[in-house]
Amino acid sequence: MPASPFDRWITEDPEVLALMGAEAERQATTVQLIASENFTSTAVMAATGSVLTNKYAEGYPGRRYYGGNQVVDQVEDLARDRLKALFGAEHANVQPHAGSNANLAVYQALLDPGDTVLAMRLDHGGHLTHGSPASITSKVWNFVSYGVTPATDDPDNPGEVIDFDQVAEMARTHRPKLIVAGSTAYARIIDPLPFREIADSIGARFMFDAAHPAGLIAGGVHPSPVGVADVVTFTTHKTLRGPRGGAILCSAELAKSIDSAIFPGLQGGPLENVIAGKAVAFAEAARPEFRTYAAQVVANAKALAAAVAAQGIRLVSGGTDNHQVLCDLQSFDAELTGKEAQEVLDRAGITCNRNTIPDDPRSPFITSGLRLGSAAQTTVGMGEAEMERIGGLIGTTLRGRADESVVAGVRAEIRELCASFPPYPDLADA
Ligand code: DSN
Repeated sequence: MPASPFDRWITEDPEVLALMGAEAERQATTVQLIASENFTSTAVMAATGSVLTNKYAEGYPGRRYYGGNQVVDQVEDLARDRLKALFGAEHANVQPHAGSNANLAVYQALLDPGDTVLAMRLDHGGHLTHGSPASITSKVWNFVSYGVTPATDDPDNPGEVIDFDQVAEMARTHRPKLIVAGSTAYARIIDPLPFREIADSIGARFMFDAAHPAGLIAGGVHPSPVGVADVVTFTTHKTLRGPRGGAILCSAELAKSIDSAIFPGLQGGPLENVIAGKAVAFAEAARPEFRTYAAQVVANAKALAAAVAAQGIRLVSGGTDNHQVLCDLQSFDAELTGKEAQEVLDRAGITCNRNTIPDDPRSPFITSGLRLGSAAQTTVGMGEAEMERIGGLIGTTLRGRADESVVAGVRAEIRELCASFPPYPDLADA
């Protein structure tokens, strides 16, 4: 299968072409359950792989430091206008190369070095840029963290949800200048309103990192933090289904400081080719069919969650409201680590990532959890029936992990399933 709309132009580099072909084959013959991935449209890929990659455009539309920006100014304005309209925001910055850059820019815009920030613990679902000791963020600013409530045995109130009492207490005790909501491994809706109330009670700013639910918010199935938080950051390539990159939304009041923090504060020339891909994706996300897609992503995650739970795997927080399913493998097999599970599932054609679970006794490199996501396979047209089947195959693979014939049997079944859901049927016909 061709790997991109432009395959025919790179035949003079057979090594790269072969690798792109191999990756296209991998994506088409295995299931993609990494919660931070998706399949973009070919229109997004075409914009990303276009002549716009040639243009240097330091600055912002109408205020560039190089000549020849008449066209890319329009590209970037189009992306900003579409993004503002999609989320009802006053200001948009579409230049962040990634979600981490977007977060760093907000900290730079709103904080002085050494200021205190309250954010979610990495091992309870937060992101590296929310103050992990391994991240530059914790070296420049003083992060304190909140987590989730303890797990319970009550199916109606399973726990492992954001502990707002703790958020409020930490805010009172540490008086952070900024409170951060958002996560990378949390399967429940994050309501921005309680965070806003707590931030207001101590006069703090509030940033919502919507990297994971951005597409669910755009699709109307999760509450929007736009207009509630002072700043909203996100990546464009997860549930939002755009090219790899980041974006920031904020009020008009913060526009100048956010823009200056991205350029010249943190980045040089923007990737106008990627910004064009973002513009395409923002228009796609504004269509009515994207609302249907977002609702199906959640329905599929619920079906996948029920299917893995039926295999005896405990779900962190008891289920899901979004595109993620966070599995606690300790309940399934005390010996099975997240690392081993990820590796055997990879061999079976089920691509996912190991993940820490709240208070994980194992290291972040080994872990006791697995994170699954439904966004990519929903894009290719899979529904609840396929999720149920995949959940069963996850159980079969993990139980039979010592027997390569079991793994090979699942691999064959996954290959056959994927054949009915090609991610790029247009390219296959090209
Ligand atoms: N955003 C992370 C993820 O959720 O996979 C990676 O930084």
